[in-house]
Amino acid sequence: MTKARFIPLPDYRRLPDDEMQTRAADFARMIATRRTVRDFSPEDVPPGVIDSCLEAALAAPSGANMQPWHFVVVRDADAKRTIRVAAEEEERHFYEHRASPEWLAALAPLGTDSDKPFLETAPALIAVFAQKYGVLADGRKVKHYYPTESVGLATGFLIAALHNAGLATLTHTPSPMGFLNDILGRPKNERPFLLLVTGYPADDAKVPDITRRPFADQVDYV
Ligand code: IYR
Repeated sequence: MTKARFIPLPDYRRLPDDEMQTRAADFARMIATRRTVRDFSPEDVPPGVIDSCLEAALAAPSGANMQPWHFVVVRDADAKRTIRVAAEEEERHFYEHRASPEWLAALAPLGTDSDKPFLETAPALIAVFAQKYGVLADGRKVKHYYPTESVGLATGFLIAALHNAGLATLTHTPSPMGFLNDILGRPKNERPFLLLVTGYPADDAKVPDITRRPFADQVDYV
């Protein structure tokens, strides 16, 4: 068993109250303008921006610090086309057979259907994988704790970072997504978590006219 070692908390700066308040409110205002976008421009994104946002994602907390995630940035046109074809096949099955009437009714305000042109139009698809267990160099398996929660946290950091950098995203979850392992050559301990479609919104991008629930309905103080 490796014994715990401790170091002084690095890089912590206590903020003055007024600066804390300003930063908290500024961040809330910035992130509140995030919208899920489905109309993407084909324009490429500057090199390095996605890498920096991935650095932010990798700073997320994870169960027992196992960092049970893997990210694949897909920019190659052929790979994007292959993913689109596979996703649309699953989605057609979903919309025509698998989805319950209740589920379709819940999705109706979003105006989604089985056509997923954004999988080819957007310059980058970030495939996020959750490692259900780790594999050491010698092939032994390592148990992972709370992998789904951990990957959700990392993905939240990533979405916030991309939005902060001026990019639009779509959290896309074609279901089932096993085809992503085949297309991207990921091992079987990794389960696709979601596909984060990333790029600039199209000039004429539209989003559904939907709202967030009021703060007071979602937060309590005790
Ligand atoms: N995966 C489908 C359906 C879908 C499901 C949920 I839950 C959404 O929030 C949105 C869509 C699709 O991408 O169309």
